Amino acid sequence: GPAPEDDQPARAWLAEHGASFGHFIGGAWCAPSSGERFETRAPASGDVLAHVAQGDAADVAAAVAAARAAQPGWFALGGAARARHLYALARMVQRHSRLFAVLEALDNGKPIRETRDIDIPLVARHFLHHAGWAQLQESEFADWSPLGVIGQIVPWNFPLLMLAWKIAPAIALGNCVVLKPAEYTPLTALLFAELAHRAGLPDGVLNVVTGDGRTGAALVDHPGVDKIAFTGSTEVGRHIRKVTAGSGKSLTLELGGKSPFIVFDDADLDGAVEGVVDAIWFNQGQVCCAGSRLLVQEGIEARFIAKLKQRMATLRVGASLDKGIDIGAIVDPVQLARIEALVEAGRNEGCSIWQAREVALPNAGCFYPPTLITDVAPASTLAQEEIFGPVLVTMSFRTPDEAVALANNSRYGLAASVWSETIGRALDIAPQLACGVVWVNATNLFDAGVGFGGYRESGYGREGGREGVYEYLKPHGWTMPLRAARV
Ligand code: TXE
Repeated sequence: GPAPEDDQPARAWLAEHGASFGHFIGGAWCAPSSGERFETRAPASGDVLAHVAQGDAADVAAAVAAARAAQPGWFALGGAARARHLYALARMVQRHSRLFAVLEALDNGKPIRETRDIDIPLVARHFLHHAGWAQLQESEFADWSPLGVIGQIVPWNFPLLMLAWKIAPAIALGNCVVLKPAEYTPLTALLFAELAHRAGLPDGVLNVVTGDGRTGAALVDHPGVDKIAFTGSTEVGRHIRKVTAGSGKSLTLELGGKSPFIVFDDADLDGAVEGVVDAIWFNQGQVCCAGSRLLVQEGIEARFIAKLKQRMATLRVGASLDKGIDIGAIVDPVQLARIEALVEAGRNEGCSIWQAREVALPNAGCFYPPTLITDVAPASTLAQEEIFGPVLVTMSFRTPDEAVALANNSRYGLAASVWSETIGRALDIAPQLACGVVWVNATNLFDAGVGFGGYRESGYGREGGREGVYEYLKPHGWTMPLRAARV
């Protein structure tokens, strides 16, 4: 196959910093107040990439103070000037796209093909889109104000893309940000903060404080934060909702999912097989909206599963910088152990577990093969719990009503994918699905212009589109008696 992607530029950036990082606060690197740092590793090889600061309450307080100090001036710049900064951030990402793509693939373990062709272009697109909204601040949002300082906590599955989803709308509309990346994948957020500073973003508009859940908790608790925007597990989201109740802080939550992928007997079966591959094996299945429950109509079930198994046998698992792979490494041994434990639980509940004999795993590193699970009872662990790995469970249905009932039998409600060549059937099913995002004959369509978010235990609030913009504004109702004569 082709030579692996060159990691020299990313290694050089790490070396430039002595592979040891502080927080990025008020436009400068700051050593952690505790002096404590932790390792971040490349899951495909197990190599230590760098040591990163463990933020505590004092670090969070410094970052919030920097954001507070910057916010009035940032808003006063006006929409057009802020838009120019967002365009500059998009161009910065495009100019350094190779460096970002390689560093993200190294730190997360995902395939370079995905970071290069999907994550990084979507990041740039998100800043370009939100520059447009910034320009409308004085007209479209004349009766609205920014919220102030936003605390943003992101997960490790799309480190840079989630950073973009969080900060682009926030700063476009005149807020300033304290962002906490996930402890497994802090590096691209630090690179972004440094390069954004060099691209002229004013000091304090974006502050990055690294650390684990304790750092996130300190950010949630800080009284100088006006809103928390969180993407991560349902458990932590539920906790954050409890501890912010009554605090006056706004909150949006983007949490887990168990999204159905519904294939009717009149679907384009080859297209649907490719859809499944994208739905559950993109990013090793570590996707909040992953199509992790395959629901197939009875008459075609055997044929569809046979086709799917054939396709699974062609998937290649390997190291993130290998350009020829389909599936990379699982982000961390802890996550790998979670996946293994859930699949074991399924085995004990009587499910059948299938993995293609042709798919080889690398000898070292954190890998899990693409897996198909059949004989799954609708109430069982594997049908209900988010696995967050390359594991697909499959069930069958007879009628459209049964498909809807099965699809909605979940505590989650993030996304769904419906496959049918009868458009009337698809349009009839889509609004009956209890989830925030429905794709018809497609999956994983993410565009900055379309609101994304869930129902039920998948959280609330939207990111992207018009709805996403309003999540970072507060309305000002005002009334004035008018006395002038009308012309
Ligand atoms: O998530 P956490 P984890 C799901 C997925 C996965 C499971 C566990 O099922 O297997 O969650 O992953 C920060 N206050 N998703 O443990 O802990 C944490 O530091 C404030 C789905 O990694 O929720 C990180 O930055 N913040 C999901 C972020 O929360 C806290 C993506 C997410 O980590 C905190 C990730 C606290 N008390 C996991 N505790 C999705 N929706 O895409 C932790 N954090």
